[in-house]
Amino acid sequence: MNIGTITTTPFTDQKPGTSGLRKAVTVFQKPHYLENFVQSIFNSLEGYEGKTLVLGGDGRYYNRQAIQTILKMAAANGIGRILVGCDGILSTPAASCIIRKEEAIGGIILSASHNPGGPNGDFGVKYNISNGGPAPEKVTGAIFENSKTIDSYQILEAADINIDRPGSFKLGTTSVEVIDPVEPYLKLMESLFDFDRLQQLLTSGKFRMCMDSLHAVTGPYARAIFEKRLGAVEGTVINGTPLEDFGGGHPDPNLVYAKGLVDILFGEDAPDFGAASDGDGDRNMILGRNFFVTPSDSLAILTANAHLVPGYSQGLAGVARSMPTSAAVDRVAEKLGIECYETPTGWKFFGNLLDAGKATLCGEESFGTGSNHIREKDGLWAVLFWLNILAVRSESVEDIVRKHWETYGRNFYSRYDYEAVDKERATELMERLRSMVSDMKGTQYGSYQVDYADDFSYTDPVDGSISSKQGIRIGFTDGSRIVFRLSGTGTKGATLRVYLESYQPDKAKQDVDTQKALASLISLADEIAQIRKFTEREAPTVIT
Ligand code: VG1
Ligand code: CO
Repeated sequence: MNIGTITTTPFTDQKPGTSGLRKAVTVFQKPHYLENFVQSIFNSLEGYEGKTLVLGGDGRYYNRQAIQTILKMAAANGIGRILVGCDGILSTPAASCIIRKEEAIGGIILSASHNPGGPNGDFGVKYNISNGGPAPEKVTGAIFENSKTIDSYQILEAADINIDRPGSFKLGTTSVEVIDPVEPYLKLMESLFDFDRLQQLLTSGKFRMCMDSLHAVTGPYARAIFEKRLGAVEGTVINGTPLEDFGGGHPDPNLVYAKGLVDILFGEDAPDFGAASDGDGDRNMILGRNFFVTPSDSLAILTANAHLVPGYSQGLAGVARSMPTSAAVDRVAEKLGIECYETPTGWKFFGNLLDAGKATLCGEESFGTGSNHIREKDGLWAVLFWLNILAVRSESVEDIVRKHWETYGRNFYSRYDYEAVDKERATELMERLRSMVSDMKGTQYGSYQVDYADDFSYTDPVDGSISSKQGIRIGFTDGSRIVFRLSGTGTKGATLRVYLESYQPDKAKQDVDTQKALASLISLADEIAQIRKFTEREAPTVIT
């Protein structure tokens, strides 16, 4: 066995963001760039020699090359066993599931999630720890520190492994198992949901669904689960073959980027239920016939109906949502008498709550929902959860949501993204808001009076770690709220996210278009933050 020690020099930009290190493919293709980061991961770990590592990605451009490099580096660094998804495929939730099941030390997931792929698109590397969840800040911080001083990395001189079909190989003394990426995940789903009932629903001839995998990683999973296992007609899954460039689209399940699915669900003779997932399979969008379910409402509805689903019928320990997510779930938690935690953006903050048994369901406004079954958000899990509720309640998606609003009130919600704006100007906008919030309480803006304003800081209730500067929140006395933060996943300039929410308990006033309901809050956001001035944009890039 020939282990090469390759001399290198540090890159200064390898700080992981909200979800791993994300850069343009061309950046990852620079000599030693990927290797430096991967070696920095190993350098920041302890006691991994001889242990199991899980490896796979969302199938985007550069996935296969990166997998071969990482296999050889993991072997050279003394990993005992590597489980790699066939064709290099592993959805983020499946990777989390396998890390847990196989008691691996962790996993490396190659994905830039919803960012576009292809030679001119983005690539990414995420490290997940032994609980199956994204590395917490103390680990990503250590990886970054290592990346700043790295001077060499280890790599085995060996031929590439054939990852096209399942099989077992040796790389030096390390075993490499190329595994079916779907089967362990399907088994876990079967343990949570009433598959007999789902099968009845999908084969009854009275219920039609459409699942749009957006040419990303969930294609093979969705086909295996909905069409093969549950008997839905062939063609239920659309865009089901993972492509290196996602067919040229953004693999982002929202009303803008999953337009094909939206057209089907809002078209003539629409199916009863539609869903889409993102690049790496951890997000979901839920649609009914002519109806869109906001992710924040989806989390609240899953929480309110969890007792109908076998895996959750014993009750929920608690729920958690990211700070910018609407307070819809808070109202359900209150009624159920369970705790509702508010965390910063990003799934890594849910890990401790799930491990400590404080939360069972978690969710984010950005189309991510999940539970304690793994330590990642999980797109197809959310789709199955909804299907299970639909099977039990025999009502339409729209009826279920409207009844929910009747009981709990409606949280109108929208997010405005200003993508690829000038980084310095965006930072100035945030700094200006930061300096304003401390004495904003009580200020009157038209009919809105500020109830509280701060820069969100989170103290983890389990390990006491503090994460500050997590977004500016301005809450008003009528329950509405505006949140400003900069994205930690974008790769060009800065992305400003503005989150808008208002609450309407009165049923008679709930049937209003979201943008209309939020119109005055939207202009107030611009008045307070001077968005147009700082971003030099008249309108957001994407509204969800
Ligand atoms: C975005 C979302 C956040 C999500 C993150 C990773 O982060 O807002 O809620 O957890 O993406 O999701 P940011 O920092 O750009 O707002 V994924 O599906 O990219 O792993
Ligand atoms: Co994702």
